[in-house]
Amino acid sequence: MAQFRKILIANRGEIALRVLRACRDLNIPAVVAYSDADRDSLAVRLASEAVCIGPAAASRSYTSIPAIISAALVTGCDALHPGYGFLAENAYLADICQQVGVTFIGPSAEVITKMGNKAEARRVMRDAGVPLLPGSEGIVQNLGEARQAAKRVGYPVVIKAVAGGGGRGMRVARNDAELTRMLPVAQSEAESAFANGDVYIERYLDHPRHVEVQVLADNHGHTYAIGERDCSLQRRHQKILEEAPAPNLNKKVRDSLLRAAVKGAKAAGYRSAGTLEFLLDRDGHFYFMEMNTRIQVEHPVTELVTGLDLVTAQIKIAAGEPFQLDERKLEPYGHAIEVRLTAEDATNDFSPSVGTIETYLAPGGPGVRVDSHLYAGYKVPPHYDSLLGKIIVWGRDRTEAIARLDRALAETIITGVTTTASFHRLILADSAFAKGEVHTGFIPEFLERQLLSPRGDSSPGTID
Ligand code: MV4
Repeated sequence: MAQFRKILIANRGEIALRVLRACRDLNIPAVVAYSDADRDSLAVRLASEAVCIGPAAASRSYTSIPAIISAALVTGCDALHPGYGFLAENAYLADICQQVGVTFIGPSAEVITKMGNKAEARRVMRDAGVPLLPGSEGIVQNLGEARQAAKRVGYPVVIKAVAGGGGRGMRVARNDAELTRMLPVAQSEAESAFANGDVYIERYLDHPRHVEVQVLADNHGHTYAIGERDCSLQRRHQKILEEAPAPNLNKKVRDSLLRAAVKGAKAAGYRSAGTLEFLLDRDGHFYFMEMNTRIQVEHPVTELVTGLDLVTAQIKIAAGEPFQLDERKLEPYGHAIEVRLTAEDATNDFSPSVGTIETYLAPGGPGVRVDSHLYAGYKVPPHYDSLLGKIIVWGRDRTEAIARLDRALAETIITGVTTTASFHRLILADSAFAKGEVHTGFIPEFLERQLLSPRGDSSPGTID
């Protein structure tokens, strides 16, 4: 059995803890890399070894390739887990890891680069026969090409940055005049945000669902679609709640979606845990959007309905072990829902709240999992994202999962910072949510209805 000697955990917060737990389960020693601001973090406390990688500013610690690589080398690690965010989808890090003999726990630098270019990813998926929205053939260089592409695919269209992703820097144009106005705006925004002004055009779908497929692929020719997640509940491209399986998804559509994901992952030459994002329209048509070449925040909902441990699987695959399973056993069992608890004030346009956690009481009981780095006395650092942890529940069906999530949220006590826990309970009490009538316009419309944060618009048209 292939095994790593020691793994560097190049991340923080709940995901550092999640990876540390996976290392424990695999009996692999781990080193937690931490910034000055995370010296007192739970991952550092629980780890048998930790290494400071620099000051609080992420640019000088968690996103500094020299800091991360030297930490791996001085601590004698032969593998590195990047978590999500920070350098998780940085092809340079994957490349340098390989050059210095440290296994990057993720796909190859080549695959990260290929999927990181959204126009290139479209090409790969088109050639593989994965459904796509009609769009430009690669990037559009100028207004002439943009208008020609828009004419062919039909308005409304969306202009997207090839180096974008996650919805950043999208612009919608409903006619030639808007396209003429938006194209230079989109290009210059892309240039300043990503140092790459290339954009492409796609037919714009109004209020689609966001359904993504978890894949696992090893180095021995096995590629599986593990299951889908509905992540339609988002605000300004931040996910609020995720669930598996996707509610109200017809079996035929689901089977075809999972087959498309396997085809796409194989065509990309993908190896590791990854996710293909699709948009789903009201008629059950789905279209590839982008591929995330990392473990995702919401991976636990898939774990709870499949019984798999995606992080240990990802680590074993990186070590070269074959990963094989009986595809007939991939039918989801029951229903799982995750909410992301953040230190934000939902009644004040989700303004961030920083401070010290005075009291922390985690929920428990049947079907409840908490992935969180909180403890009483923990100081939430102002330097990073506001995620305090995730509550993930399992139920025999969606109704039971919703009830258990409400119970868990009601039990949760966090004082010292404002959290989104009561906001999540309002969503669970919503009748459209109860029916599984979810789509990407749900949260903005919900906020309007609740008279919470009338500016909580997550529709594309602005840059984040
Ligand atoms: C779209 C779209 C409509 N039509 N593309 C935003 C995130 C990125 N992964 C893709 N995004 C979208 N792409 C076309 N052609 C609408 C969105 C979108 C969205 C997608 C998923 C979840 C929430 C969203 C919120 C607004 C817009």
